[in-house]
Amino acid sequence: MKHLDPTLQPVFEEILARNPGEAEFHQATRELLDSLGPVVARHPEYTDAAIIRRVCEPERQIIFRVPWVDDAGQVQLNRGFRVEFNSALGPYKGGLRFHPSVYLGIIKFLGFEQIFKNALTGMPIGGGKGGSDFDPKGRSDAEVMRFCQSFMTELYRHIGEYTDVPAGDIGVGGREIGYLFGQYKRITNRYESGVLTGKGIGWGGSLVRTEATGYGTVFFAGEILKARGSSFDGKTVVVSGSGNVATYAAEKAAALGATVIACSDSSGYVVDEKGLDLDLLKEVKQVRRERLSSYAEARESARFVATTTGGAVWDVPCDIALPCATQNELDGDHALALVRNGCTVVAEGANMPCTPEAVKVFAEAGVAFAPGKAANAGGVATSALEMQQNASRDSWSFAHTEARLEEIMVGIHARCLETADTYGAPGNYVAGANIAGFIQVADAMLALGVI
Ligand code: NDP
Ligand code: 2IT
Repeated sequence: MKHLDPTLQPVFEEILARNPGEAEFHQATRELLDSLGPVVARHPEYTDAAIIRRVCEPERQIIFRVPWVDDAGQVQLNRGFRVEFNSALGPYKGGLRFHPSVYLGIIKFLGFEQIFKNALTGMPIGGGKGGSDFDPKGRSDAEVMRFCQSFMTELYRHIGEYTDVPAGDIGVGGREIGYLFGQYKRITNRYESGVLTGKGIGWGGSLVRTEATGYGTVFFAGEILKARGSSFDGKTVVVSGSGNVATYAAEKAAALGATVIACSDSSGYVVDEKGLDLDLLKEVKQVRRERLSSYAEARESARFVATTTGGAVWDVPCDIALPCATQNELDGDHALALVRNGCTVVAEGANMPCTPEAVKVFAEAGVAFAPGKAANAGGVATSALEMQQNASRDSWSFAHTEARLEEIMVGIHARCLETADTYGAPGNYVAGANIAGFIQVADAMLALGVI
């Protein structure tokens, strides 16, 4: 690991000491600090006001008990989290993750990333994240509903359209947002549409929000390709995951002329040389909520490779890789395999899916690499568009909303490149995203005083 700037090293040591055992949070803060050397050199006012130390400390962290009763009548117990990280630019904004791996360190890393991602969108939203170690897999709709109701029975007192606006993430989609919104509405006796995003189209949701993260990632990757005189047309693409982000990344890449030949879930991956059948994928994953092997069983051109074989979806040769599953799913060896097989563009649909070693491999090999806080910002940007529609009691067409999303992604891409140039790291999307997002938040924090 390279050395940090001497003014930043003590900041990182303080983060390690104050947040023991939170490896993902350490990784995310370290990655930001790695980009900030040229910024502290040019802006001593940030150091004088302890902006970096303050931005790494959440404004508020809420941890709560979530008891609920399963279908067999047994009492189950989970832990709920909401980390309200930074509200310099607007109400806290960020998703809820329901996954058994969730603990404070994961929610803090996600909330931290969200601050700078949200700044990059140019929308008036601060950063936050929440969730639970609840595992929705194998649970009935009634169990998921009772869990969501119990979760919201505590969360409702902390959120609001001007305070904190949660949305979905891993394990939280339209079904869960419905149950959460219903319980919020019941407790508060307010139809406060702007308190949650990712709502259904018939009750305050925005068209394109479902597709937005995946589509946005592909718009961003499309800008990278364009800058290199290329496009998605005729390219092969591998996505990881087969959830919300992966499915719609695959859909947009295919619409732009690419062949998406593989995707994955935690049980394994499928390779489908004919290109993924996205209707079948949606049926298997979203409607039947089954494992990915069911896709291969239903389609002759596809084969399933189980995780237990030790292989990974990154072994499949491709031109463009879009990691859309979870943090640290693509390591240095996976990156070497991608490079060996001729991959030239990697854009993160997920949050921090590539390990620092993988990012280093891409940099050394000249692979264009777009970090999640830039490339997957389309989801939260469209959440902010949903909030706009709610505030104005309006609803926009699919075409208009998608055009806004594309414009935002094109803008983020340009801002990353410009900022990277200005700070002496031309073409480096990691530096560009970190510095541009940070400076916007830092300037607002300076203006707002020591709070
Ligand atoms: P979903 O729950 O819809 O899908 C998650 C997918 O990733 C599933 O295929 C899941 O497989 C796989 N996955 C999750 N955890 C693991 C794991 N530990 N190991 C292997 N595979 C795993 O979530 P989303 O698509 O919404 O989220 C995917 C990523 O995108 C996350 O990093 C999220 O933070 C990020 N993101 C999401 C946004 C959104 O709007 N939804 C916006 C921006 C970023 P399985 O079904 O087997 O668990
Ligand atoms: O990681 C993310 O940006 C999200 N899960 C979406 C957050 C949001 O508020 O739409």
